[in-house]
Amino acid sequence: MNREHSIRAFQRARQLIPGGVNSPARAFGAVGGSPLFIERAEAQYLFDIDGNRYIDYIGSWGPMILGHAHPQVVDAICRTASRGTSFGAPTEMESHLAELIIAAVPSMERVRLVSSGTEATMSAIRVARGVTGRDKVIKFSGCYHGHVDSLLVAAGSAAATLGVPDSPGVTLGTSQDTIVLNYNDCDAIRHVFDEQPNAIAAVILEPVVGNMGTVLPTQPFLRTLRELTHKHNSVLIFDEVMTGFRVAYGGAQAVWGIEPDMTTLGKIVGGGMPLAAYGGRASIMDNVMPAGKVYQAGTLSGNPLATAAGAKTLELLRDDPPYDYLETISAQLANGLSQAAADAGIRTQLQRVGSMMTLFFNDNPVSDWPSADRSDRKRFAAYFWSLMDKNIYMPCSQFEALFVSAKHTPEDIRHTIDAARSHFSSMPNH
Ligand code: HOZ
Repeated sequence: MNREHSIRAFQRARQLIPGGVNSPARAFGAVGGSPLFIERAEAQYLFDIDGNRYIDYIGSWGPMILGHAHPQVVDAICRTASRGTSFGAPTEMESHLAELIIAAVPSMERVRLVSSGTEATMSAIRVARGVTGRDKVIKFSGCYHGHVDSLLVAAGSAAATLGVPDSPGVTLGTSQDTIVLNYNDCDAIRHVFDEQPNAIAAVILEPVVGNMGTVLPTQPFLRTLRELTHKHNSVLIFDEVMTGFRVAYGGAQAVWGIEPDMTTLGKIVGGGMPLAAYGGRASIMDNVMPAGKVYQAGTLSGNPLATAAGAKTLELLRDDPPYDYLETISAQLANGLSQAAADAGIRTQLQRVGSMMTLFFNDNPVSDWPSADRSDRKRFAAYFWSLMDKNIYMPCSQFEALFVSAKHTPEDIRHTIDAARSHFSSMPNH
């Protein structure tokens, strides 16, 4: 396959932009080689600047649940743009999007719109500290909450992929208020609350982890977190940037039946535009300025284009929910990939919730970062490139989730499983 133009574009970009990309996960650092430069996208397909077409299982790292360039979302953006692109003043569309979010996620009684998932988690942590008057935050190793300084400790996503889970530039002073525990470890969380019952402002987690690959929480883990945060008046924050409107319209909290105190959203809620949100109980959120004293602001917060794209996306998901279809084809893909690996004698773990999943090249189930870290990255890279050569664009790291969209067809799924089968059968299976 010819990817000459992408290779040249990457060489040029590297002279201009650090590492040639504006977000590190995109640079193919984990799998080697040159990233694709994209010319356009439509439905379930990406088209690179060499004219190759790929079945896309990244979906812009989550937002494109309806497929790329959905005509009604594009129309909403274009109609809005013709009336002006930013006002720095309120619009009615912001309340409409807030109503859609609150109706979908009942634990969010009030919501604030921001521009990125990082901003949402950063602001949620500030609010939790502001209302509790406490400093410490518990996070879990391998969970990623954007590049907030205090959360860039034992972080997942590209930070884990590229071996810098604790970034240079994050001061000791900032990180010493972050307590890092292993995901799914109930004893560790009990121990911290026993030792420091009045110090914990918040516990933040991905209620299905996507950023060390797809890792599911156990029910005892979620229940322990809920009970202890209630008991000690700490704020339980679900980072649903990835899972919100993805694993169900109401997010992971609807799937697991656990209500957090605060929730962060991003990706799908912006319909492919830069928009994210944080919210929670009114008694917490009414501390945000100007209702309260916790400061948070942004010139592009509630941007009209992003708000229109997000609202149209949520309306489409609400009025014609694709979740049953997504479950069916995602299960077919998951079962097909697992079976193809098993038939070739390759040990893998396929972990999935709805349309997000990861095939771990790992002998054992993955429940936390130490177990994720035992995955065979070399095997993953070989699998990635083998599928790429068959026009299938998989997440470019073992530690990122694959996303299926409502536009993927059974034929796409069959083609993908066949490509994986052919790769596995050519692999040594020791
Ligand atoms: N942090 C995102 C994946 N978990 C990647 C964002 C991007 O590179 O676009």
